Amino acid sequence: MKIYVNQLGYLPDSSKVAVFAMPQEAASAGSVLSDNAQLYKTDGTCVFEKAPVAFGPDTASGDYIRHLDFSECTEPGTYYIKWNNETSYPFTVGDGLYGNLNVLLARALYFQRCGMELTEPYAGKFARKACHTAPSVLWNEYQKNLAGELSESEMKRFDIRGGWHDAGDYGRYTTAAACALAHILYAYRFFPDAFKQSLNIPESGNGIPDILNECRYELDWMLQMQAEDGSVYHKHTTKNHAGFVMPCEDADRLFLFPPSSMAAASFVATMALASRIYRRYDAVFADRALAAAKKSYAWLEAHPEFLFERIPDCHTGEYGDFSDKDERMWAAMELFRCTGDTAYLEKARTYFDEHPNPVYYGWADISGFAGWALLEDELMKAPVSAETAPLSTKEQSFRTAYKELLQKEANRLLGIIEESGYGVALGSKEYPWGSNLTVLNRAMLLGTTYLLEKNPAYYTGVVRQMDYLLGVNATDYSYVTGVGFHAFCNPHNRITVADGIEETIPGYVSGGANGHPGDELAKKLIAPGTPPMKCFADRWECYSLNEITIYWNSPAIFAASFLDSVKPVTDK
Ligand code: G3I
Ligand code: 9MR
Ligand code: ZN
Repeated sequence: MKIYVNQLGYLPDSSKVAVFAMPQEAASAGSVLSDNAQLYKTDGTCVFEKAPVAFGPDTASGDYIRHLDFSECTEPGTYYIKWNNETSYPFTVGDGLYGNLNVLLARALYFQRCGMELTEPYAGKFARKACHTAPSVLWNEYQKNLAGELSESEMKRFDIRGGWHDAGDYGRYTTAAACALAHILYAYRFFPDAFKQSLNIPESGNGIPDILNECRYELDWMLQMQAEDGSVYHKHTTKNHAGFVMPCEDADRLFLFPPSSMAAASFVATMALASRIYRRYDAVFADRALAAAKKSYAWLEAHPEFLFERIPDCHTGEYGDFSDKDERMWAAMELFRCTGDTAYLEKARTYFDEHPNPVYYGWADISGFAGWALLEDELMKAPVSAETAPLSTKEQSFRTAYKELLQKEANRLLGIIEESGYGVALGSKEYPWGSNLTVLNRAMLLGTTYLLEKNPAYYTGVVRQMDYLLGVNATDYSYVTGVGFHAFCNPHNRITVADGIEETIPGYVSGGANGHPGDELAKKLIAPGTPPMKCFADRWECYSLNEITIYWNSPAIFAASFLDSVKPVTDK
């Protein structure tokens, strides 16, 4: 038997449910268990006793589940729960927990910075030298060089630096970067109050919120990924992943890989979004970002076909796709939001009408971002533009259609949550590589739909997804390094493996359980038939289970800032 709690803790006002899990065989054997569970303060005083409520079998974990709802415990303090011989990890009830989590999650992005030295005042014991500062060449020119058609000195050199390492590897990939930036920039847009704390990064104190300083580091790299003609390179990596060495020791040649239409469109969208957000702090940058967005949009218009080239000889991340329509929709919508030009709106509407369900926020299908752009003022609680300039009928009907769709999806997710013993919005067949991204994407959808509809069940849905991430899951781990009593600590992250430091850099989100383990060690460790929620191992070798990436941290930033700044409405 195990008792699972959110190891970060609980906000005083929020719903609180501990999950009691036991093997199904033990449950059916009807072992003798006392009825009541107890909630204790860590000083030993019993706060109350209460019987857990049977939920029954849970498919994704294979466990038999009971729930203990202790939402009435609102007094700040440290607690634990007991039932028979089992005791939970101690946990906190208190304010500000998600604000502190947010700082760690965002600081982890600082630790992903490429191309600059991380110095002791900001990085502490994790200080390290600059990396990947050598010039890059075009992959296609390099192929010509190999074929003897172009000499070494004839290859153009590009001095591209900066950005965040994508993940446990050292590559930088345009669509992945756009996805992470969208999560974070929109988190800032909708929940600015959640970003008041300093991140203690080199730019701190320059008058710009630190989260924008950190994102700017990625945006400045991204701007360099735009080619002369407005196309955008798909990725900036070596030919093969580096070994498990510190980034400054990765001396392999860097390449710019051929442009893709997804890269161009997500570049347009990200730059357009950034231009709105940074304008009040840095109008020069905002103008530059908007001009860059328009330039690549013109390239997209001139190249309406789907463009993506698989590079079989290259073994860094692929970030392949089958469609660029979601990225094109997002690009058009962001430019509409920046300019008010309805030609963009109409373009976006065409893609919207063709998309089966544009409510995703992952790196492959990013269609949901178009909805955030369309509904931006409503989600910001800023005056709807109708109050300044009347909304066109077209925009009004588009908004209504999008809201209906979001509500439908949120209700579908509530159904999944209800069927899960762990309250997670994942069906038992939905545990892919990076399943925590799906969980967090669904948290973002529930959170934003809550802002629009104020249905308290959506709010609780967000709480449950963060509970899952932070310990209420069948692996018993908090999936954020350094957060909670039993946090995973061996991420697939080259720096963590190579730095020789015992402590793990805190604030990284793991990819999480993967029902289709894809790396050698995971295939050995995870027995066939293991329930998907338990397909996990805290082993650094297991990149298909336990890697970290910028776009797994970013939706956690979104969900944490939602919980930090939005108060639940009560239905009483
Ligand atoms: O969408 C399908 C789903 O329909 C199906 O049921 C499920 C069953 O496995 O698979 C789903 O697709 C999976 C997809 O991720 C989901 O987003 C693929 O199987 C899975 O292979 C794919 O994994 C991706 C992985 O690269 C391998 O391509 C991860 O999303 C992606 O995050 C990861 O990205 C890597 C970069 O390439 C390199 N840098 C590190 C980064 C993180 O591991
Ligand atoms: O370490 C790499 C990880 O960042 C990627 O997500 C993964 C898929 O691209 O690849 C990992 O690298 C492995 C490579 O693909 C195969 N040889 C072993 C490498 C490290 O374990
Ligand atoms: Zn680097």
